[in-house]
Amino acid sequence: MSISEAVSSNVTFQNNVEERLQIQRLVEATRIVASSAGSDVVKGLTQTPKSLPPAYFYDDRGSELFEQICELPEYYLTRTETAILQQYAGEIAKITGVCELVELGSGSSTKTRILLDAYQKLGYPLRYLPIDVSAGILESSARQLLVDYPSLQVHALAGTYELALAQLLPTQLPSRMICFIGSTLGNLKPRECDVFFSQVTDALQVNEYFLLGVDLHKPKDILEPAYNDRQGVTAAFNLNMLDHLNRRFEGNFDTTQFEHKAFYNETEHQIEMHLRSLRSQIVQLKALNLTVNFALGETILTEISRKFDLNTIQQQLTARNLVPIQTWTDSNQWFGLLLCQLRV
Ligand code: AVI
Repeated sequence: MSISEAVSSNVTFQNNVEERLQIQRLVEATRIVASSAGSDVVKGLTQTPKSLPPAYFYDDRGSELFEQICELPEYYLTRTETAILQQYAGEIAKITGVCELVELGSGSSTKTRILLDAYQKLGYPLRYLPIDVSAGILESSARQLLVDYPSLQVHALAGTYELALAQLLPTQLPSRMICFIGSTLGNLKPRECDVFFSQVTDALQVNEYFLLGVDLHKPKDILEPAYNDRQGVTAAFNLNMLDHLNRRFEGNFDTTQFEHKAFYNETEHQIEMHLRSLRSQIVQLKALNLTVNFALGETILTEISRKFDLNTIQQQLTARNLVPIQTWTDSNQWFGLLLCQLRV
């Protein structure tokens, strides 16, 4: 091939990617976030005990650290769910038939490739709607997917789950499957879960699908190391939230004066991640006009990660008309993947 031929075929190829990619920034989301920016931080840091919304983990650095967490030897969640998907994606594709994949919190879309491969193998058209708050990650992973799957159409939505779900138009394919994998459901409080399930049912037509991945109950000695890894990546992820707040709200948190704490609350069946103040100190967030006093040893709750009982979550989903039609787990029963169908 001559240089000019190579250049022109490359241009055709790139154009083809552009034709198959649509990125929609949810403008309303930006406006809402901008108008309420920081009110959740003020609320969390002025109450007792203190807390911060886990959404503040995910600036660019936080998203990178989370990708690293997924690779850690102690963090069994990602590799266990990946193995379940690898084993059963073909079955999922056969059950749903031709279907549009909507993924909430798509990040790097690594696990989605397993589903795309399964649909591609059956010769189905591929249409993927990744939803993520980080427009940067959305675009770069969508472009890579479009290169790797030449028949794929991507319509990426940059914004929060709730706005994206509320704005989904009916699919052009015979069906739709909303995927919420990675056990992110565990980061929602029970009341938030209820609201979330309503948003999912509103975004589906009867008989369409919801694919849910959940981390299951298991002994403390497996759970706690997953959130206290030896390399300190989870600690860095937790502390990075303070750097993020400093940048975003002109704060002066000194990250060396806080430490990462994560433990399993056996009564609530949840991992709790905290940041513990190593001394009595005063922190200011100028953009929020906020001064916060910390006592020595005082903690900020930054995340809960709930662990589920399979029967209970199946019943909860059924009560919301999201009927589990097939459930898969690994041989240790550490992780569950539930394929649900919206019934009336
Ligand atoms: C995103 N989410 C499912 C992770 C979890 O396990 O709850 C977030 C995380 N926090 C610390 N490690 C990973």
